[in-house]
Amino acid sequence: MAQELWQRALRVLPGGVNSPVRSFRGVGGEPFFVARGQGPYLYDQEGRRYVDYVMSYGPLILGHAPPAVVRAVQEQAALGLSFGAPTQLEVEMAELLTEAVPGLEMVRMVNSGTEATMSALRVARAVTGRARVVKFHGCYHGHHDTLLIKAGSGAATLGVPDSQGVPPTLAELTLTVGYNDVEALESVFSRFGAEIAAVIVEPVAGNMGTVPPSPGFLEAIRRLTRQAGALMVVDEVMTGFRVAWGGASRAFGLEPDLVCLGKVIGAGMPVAAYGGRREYMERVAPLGGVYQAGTLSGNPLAMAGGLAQLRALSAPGTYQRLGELADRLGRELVAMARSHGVAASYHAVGGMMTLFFREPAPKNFEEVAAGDATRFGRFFHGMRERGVFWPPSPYESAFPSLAHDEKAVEATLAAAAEVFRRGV
Ligand code: KE4
Repeated sequence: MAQELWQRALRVLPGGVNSPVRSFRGVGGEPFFVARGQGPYLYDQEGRRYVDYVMSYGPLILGHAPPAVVRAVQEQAALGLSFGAPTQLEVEMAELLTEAVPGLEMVRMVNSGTEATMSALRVARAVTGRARVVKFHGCYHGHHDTLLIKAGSGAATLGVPDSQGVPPTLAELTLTVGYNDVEALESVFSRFGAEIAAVIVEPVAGNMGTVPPSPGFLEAIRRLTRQAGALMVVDEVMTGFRVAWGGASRAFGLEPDLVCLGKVIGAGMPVAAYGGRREYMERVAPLGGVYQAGTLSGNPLAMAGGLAQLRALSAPGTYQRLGELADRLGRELVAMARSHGVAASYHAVGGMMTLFFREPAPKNFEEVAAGDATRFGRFFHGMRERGVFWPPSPYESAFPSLAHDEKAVEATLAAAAEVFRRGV
């Protein structure tokens, strides 16, 4: 069944998938086909159950098919799927986001994180009249040309951090610096400062695995952009409402000029957003001269589901619980690995974490890439065979959810104990 479906997929979908990281190219083997998800579990077409830590790469912070979200989407679906006209739901979403996220005075909904970061940079280039953009090696901000340079996530997994098809004249406008490398950033600004429109950063990197900012790194970006008249664009597509209510911007006290959001705010449906200071967002059409549009932007179904999820997250203690869970997983998996003589470390920030097969824990992409990817592949398959779906790449973060109860965590740790005992 699965083999026949996989062969059909390979004939009509590039690599058999609609997004490269799903192909298991990073770990070898063939992906399973999912039949359904429930709470912390995925069920494949053969009925096998997995404790899921991919969780659609971040959106499913309440777990699979949370009743409140499903109900909200079902009720809205019965009223219509899309209108191409304003709805109250979009206003409620925009009000919730602008209240929760610091610096977000005005926001525009879009359909993917790629659209959000692409649009935010267009605003930054319009506001500053400049062309150059700075990003960090190993950060991934979606697949639009300007940012598909030394990218992380699937691009790093497949070893294509600089995609084909991006014209050199465009690629030259993107300057890349090592994550957490303040000295390199300062030298880029001393050379190009007057030409830089924006610096875009993941406030906690999640696309080289989870790598937190070193003390002073984000502050240096804010200082240097302010001095040079460039904008600080904080890409919270992954970290927004994942590491804290209101994202890393609120947790770290950042003062972004523009913020990008996605994943959690859509509860698993195609939703992302960009926004920021009113003076910048008033440049966006139809108010200003920066054109950006979308047939399904602010789609009522996605707004209903996203609002239901976000409202559930505002309960006190939510992020403490998520943080404790992510940290416990990292701590216990590293202890197991080391007790079997395997070099291991982890980073956990809020509800995202990564187990690295290297020591010490990495501070940037090069250090992540120096980890033992072959051992990671054996760990991935060992866990999959024992009913745990870990992200199929050393460059992806793991996303425990509020549905990951003691039973699911114990099953995860029991599988890992077996994998390390057998040798990985
Ligand atoms: P999308 O266009 O895939 O919705 O979002 C792009 C994006 C932008 N910014 C950040 C910080 C992101 O993490 C992403 C997308 N994340 C990856 C997971 N590492 C998407 C998974 C995939 O490509 O299938």
